[in-house]
Amino acid sequence: PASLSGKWEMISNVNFDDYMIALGISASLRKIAAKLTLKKTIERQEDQFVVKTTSTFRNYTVTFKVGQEFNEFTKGLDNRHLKSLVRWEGNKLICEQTGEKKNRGWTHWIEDDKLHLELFCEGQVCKQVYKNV
Ligand code: RET
Repeated sequence: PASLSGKWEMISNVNFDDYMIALGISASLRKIAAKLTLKKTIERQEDQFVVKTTSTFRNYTVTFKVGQEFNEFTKGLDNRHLKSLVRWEGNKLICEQTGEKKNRGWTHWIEDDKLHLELFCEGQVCKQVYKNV
């Protein structure tokens, strides 16, 4: 599907550990997180998105409207309060997360029927790919 909506399962995860280190996540949590096969459920209604990241260990849900800044609390990740803003750039859905950490955000896009996700923090880039399930 050319749409981000649907159910997705992670098939690759590059540099997740360095991304988590950049977030200041503890070694014990990083060890658990590194072993997870993450799933995403993305629900879209026009400009409104609900993105659920789920695993056997912990889940994280974020709800936003494209073009509308929102308060994000990264509960269960690094537990920070952010001002987040999502926009479209071509077929890429891009989020800037403003807060204590510089250069923080993510980009979602579809390529070859797969969901691609880049996670950024302070110069680190984690690249994840998900297949449609
Ligand atoms: C888990 C487990 C605990 C430790 C970490 C996690 C990372 C979650 C991430 C979620 C990203 C969500 C995005 C949503 C977009 O709308 C799996 C909760 C670090 C990185 C980009």
